[in-house]
Amino acid sequence: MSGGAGEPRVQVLLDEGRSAGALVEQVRRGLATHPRSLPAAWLYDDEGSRLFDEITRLPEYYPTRAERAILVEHAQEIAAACDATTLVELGSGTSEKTRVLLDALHDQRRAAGALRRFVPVDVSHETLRRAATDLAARYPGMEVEAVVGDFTLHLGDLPRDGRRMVAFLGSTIGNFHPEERRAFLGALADSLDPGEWLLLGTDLVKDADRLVAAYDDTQGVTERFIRNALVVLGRELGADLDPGAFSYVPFWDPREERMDLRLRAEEPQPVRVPGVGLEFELTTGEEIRVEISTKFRPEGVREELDEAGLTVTQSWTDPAGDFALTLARRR
Ligand code: AVJ
Repeated sequence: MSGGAGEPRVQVLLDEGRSAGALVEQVRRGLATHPRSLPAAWLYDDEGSRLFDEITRLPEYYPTRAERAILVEHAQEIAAACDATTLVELGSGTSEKTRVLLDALHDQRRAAGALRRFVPVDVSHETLRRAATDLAARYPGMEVEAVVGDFTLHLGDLPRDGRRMVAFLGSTIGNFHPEERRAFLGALADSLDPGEWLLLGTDLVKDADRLVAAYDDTQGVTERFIRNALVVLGRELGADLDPGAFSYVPFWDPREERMDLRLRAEEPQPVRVPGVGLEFELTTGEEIRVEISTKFRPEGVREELDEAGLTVTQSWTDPAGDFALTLARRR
């Protein structure tokens, strides 16, 4: 398939299913160390992506709306501030908010030559394929080259042509632990040529009550999203966990400034995960950390980007100051 004229190109860097080596190794290591954990990418099978999409529409979950508000208000300014001809989006999902940015880049470039290429990157094949098909039809002059891949594994394999802006939105960067985040930002900066761009979305530190509400919604959608990790573990690696034996434990960790989303065994659980050759016993009260969602401070974002070799050129927040978008340039 060509990448232009209304048809997306889809490049698959991940095996079908999740049984690909590196991800399985992450699961094995996470479950074998204390506190036990699962990699966040594990949450985004097709059902997980659907549930996350539902989360973004919950009244309590403000980040998506806050980030969209910033994009709506400032997309033209962002487009004018950078000279990108290729937009790469990491963890693109449905690329719903990205349309605002694509529209602006499209308008902005009309005189100088259109935005040539959009490269959405996501682990969820179905969601990505659907979004790519939609976008290719909506922007017929733009090539859509979707990459089914894991942005922690495949940064080096992304297309290099054009002057790129990498968009990493939604505060997905908050899923990383500090050391992983440093390594990721370093690798991302290394994958860019001097003068290329990063547009980073970060959720900001705020009142703990609002944060907890955003991750413990009254409809229980977030709980279903987190519990889906057990379903994926059963399907992909043959684990025999009893979902009913776990309770959902979301809490704000004020020291690390992050939400910590866990499943706690409410009764002793022998666990066998044949796909990774692991057997262990979960004791009552033992927890599996399924996801962390770090919240940021603007100075911290600037420092971390700077340390990675990325100079912040501008940043924006929504009127309530809930969320930040930061534009940085590779030195
Ligand atoms: C997509 C990782 C940014 O951390 O807020 C939402 C995922 N988890 N509710 C977040 C999530 C539970 C979300 N990120």
